[in-house]
Amino acid sequence: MNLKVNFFFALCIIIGFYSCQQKKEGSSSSASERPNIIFMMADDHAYQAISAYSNHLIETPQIDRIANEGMRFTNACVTNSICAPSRAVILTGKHSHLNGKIDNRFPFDTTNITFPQILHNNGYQTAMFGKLHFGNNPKGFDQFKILPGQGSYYNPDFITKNEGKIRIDGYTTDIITELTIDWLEEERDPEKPFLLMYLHKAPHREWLPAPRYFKDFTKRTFVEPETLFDDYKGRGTAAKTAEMNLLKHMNWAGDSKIYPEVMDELGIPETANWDKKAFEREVGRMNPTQRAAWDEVYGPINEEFKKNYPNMTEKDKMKWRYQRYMQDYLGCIAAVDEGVGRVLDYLDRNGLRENTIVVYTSDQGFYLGEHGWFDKRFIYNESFKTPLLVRWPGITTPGTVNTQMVQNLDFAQTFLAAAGIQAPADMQGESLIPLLKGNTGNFRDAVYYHYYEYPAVHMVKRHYGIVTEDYKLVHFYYDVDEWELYDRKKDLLEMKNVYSDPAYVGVVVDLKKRLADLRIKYKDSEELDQMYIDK
Ligand code: SGN
Ligand code: CA
Repeated sequence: MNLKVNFFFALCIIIGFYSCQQKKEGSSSSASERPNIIFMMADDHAYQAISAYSNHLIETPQIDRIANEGMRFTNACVTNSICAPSRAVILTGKHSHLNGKIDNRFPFDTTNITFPQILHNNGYQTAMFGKLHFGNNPKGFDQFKILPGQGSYYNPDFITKNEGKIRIDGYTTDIITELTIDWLEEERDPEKPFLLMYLHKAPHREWLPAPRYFKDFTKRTFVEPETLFDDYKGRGTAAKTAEMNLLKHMNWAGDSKIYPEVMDELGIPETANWDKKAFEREVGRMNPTQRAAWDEVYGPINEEFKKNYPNMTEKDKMKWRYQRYMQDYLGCIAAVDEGVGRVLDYLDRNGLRENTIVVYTSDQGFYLGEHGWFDKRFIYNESFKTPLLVRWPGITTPGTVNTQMVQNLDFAQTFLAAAGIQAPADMQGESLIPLLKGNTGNFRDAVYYHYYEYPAVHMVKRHYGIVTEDYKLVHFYYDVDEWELYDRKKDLLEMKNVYSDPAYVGVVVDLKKRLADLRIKYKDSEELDQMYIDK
């Protein structure tokens, strides 16, 4: 008996010593202790511009590491395709109509309980760097340095937890990466698991790349999307009246980087009343060295444009604007990709790789000329779907692909479950952990979507809808009452609304019932629609 007890104690001591050693080395295998979480999110990063999804536009070798070493989701989507509302859904695990952040306009209601607050209360060290866009400071963070509002690309201001408002010289994407790595290096408490939110401003409009990418990207020519010259004939009023067209609604100075004086010389009117102001706001922030590097590359582009403009047809202009747009947008992504690589390298070098969940996503998708558009907002694929890559060593099998309809609504519950914390009952997502482990059955078969910001910039009408693997049914309301149905299997580019096609009568009846059920399930209603209209 005594011998048995002694043996048992000896065994405990050995096991205890072993796990202690492992902890010190930071190499304990995942899931045996609470994992760290790095949530990497870019702003408006279309999945079409990540080579793990498609390399027809750009190579993103660093972001692809997460896909190669983890899981790539091909059907991840948002509940409301716009910046601050998406962030509110991510943090609260609740649809917009319940967390109250329906659009970019009103500040976030900080009485909402967010997953970082819960992690923090449960012993996680928490930090946030980059773009939040809430109009107020994040709660539940030990450290934060966030951009005010949309932030700036050059020499940005930051609102900080401890130093008030500061300005940091340099390029925003690089600065956000450096703040993130500095925090890991200098402030991380090795005794605690951490949640680190690494939130890029790029590649948000007005798409200003880092000087080191000016030359390379402005020389490239990109393949045009099939639907660049879409005339919206197959869709309803909303697609026809949206103001997101590259030719008609993009700013010449602010977006295409034509100097205001060149616009004057050529007699090009401003597209919007903030067209030239947007250029001055962004390019005007550069210091003399940055500005000289800019002029060296963008000066000749302007000269060339001056020469060609008088002979350009509308079609030529559209094609030219698409190339200009892609050069700058993708140039911004190059620095994001580099930053992601630096953070991943830091994890590798410091024994943090094994026990850290790394997520790469965007606050929504984005149009890269599809349907002739830029921006987002619509339930149509390019803005509704968002990139999602997850690496969790020991849980995700390297190089796997998941096709299920996961949403940004699911992050909060996923992270809480990973930390072994029971999520509040009123969160509305699903933990993705079974999917990350490779289980494929038994996940949701339809998602609910609701967009509100109208009337407003880009004029995308209010709409809600249901999306299943096979179909998308949408109701546009407020100043119209129109329905659209897309056959997702037959019409990949979403060019034809088949709502009134007799062949789809049964589908419409069924989906309307399912949509009504989803509205009940998620506690959305006509009363709430009206309340948000009256607000
Ligand atoms: C700004 C942009 C819009 C963009 C919104 C929202 N115009 O208003 O193009 O849709 O932000 O973007 S700009 O000329 O000021 O850049 S979001 O990412 O914050 O939702
Ligand atoms: Ca955004």
